[in-house]
Amino acid sequence: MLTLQDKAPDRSSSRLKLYDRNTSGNSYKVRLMLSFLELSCELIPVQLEEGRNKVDTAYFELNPRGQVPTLKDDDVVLWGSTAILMYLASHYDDARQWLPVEPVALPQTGQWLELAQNEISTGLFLARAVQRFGYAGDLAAAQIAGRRALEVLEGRLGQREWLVGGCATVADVACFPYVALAGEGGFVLADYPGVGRWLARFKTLARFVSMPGIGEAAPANSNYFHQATSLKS
Ligand SMILES: N[C@@H](CCC(=O)N[C@@H](CS)C(=O)NCC(=O)O)C(=O)O
Repeated sequence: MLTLQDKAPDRSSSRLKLYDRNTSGNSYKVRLMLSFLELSCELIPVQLEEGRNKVDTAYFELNPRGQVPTLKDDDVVLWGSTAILMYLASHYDDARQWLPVEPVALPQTGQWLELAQNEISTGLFLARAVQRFGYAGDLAAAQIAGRRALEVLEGRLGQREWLVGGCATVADVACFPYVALAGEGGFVLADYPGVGRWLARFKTLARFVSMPGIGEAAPANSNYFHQATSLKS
């Protein structure tokens, strides 16, 4: 059986394929990581229709949830932003910056990945998705969960520059997009000054790329991505 260690990283060819959408914050997490690691990738856009992806049975074989993002790296297929971030950081980051390996820093990173998939997702993500893309959901409950996420982040970022240790990690990458997009969900970031400083700091990272709604340069400023035709439904 193939393990991550058995598979030698290969940056020479553009064999990475990412099924994504430019308005999807979960896909954007992966585009950020690809850019930080200077990995070339083919982007395959997946269209949205009435709040759901327009995908066929072939796509469900890649991703049984039918969501974006999905990453294909030769014979490795992964769905879900957390799994993809972990794969890219453990497989392609020779400096071991992005996914700490120390016995305490690693689970601390896991704590923030957990926040990203819980209050950030059920709060910041959902409030934006309901208001901007017509997703079904309880907006009032999403706004409560989203404020809770911002309070937890402020508790850390009011004191420290990064979520784990002294530099950016996958924890920051996983939390950044929906916090940066929180205004589209009706949240007021001025109430969270530490979070605001962290957002500004994150945008100064080398090879930072943006997405619609986040300001700074658009993804087109990156040399690492080339767009494929849309996935047929
Ligand atoms: N937990 C997943 C969530 C993925 C997700 O919610 N994807 C959204 C776009 S950001 C999607 O594909 N929505 C359309 C659908 O579910 O059909 C992750 O972190 O990747």
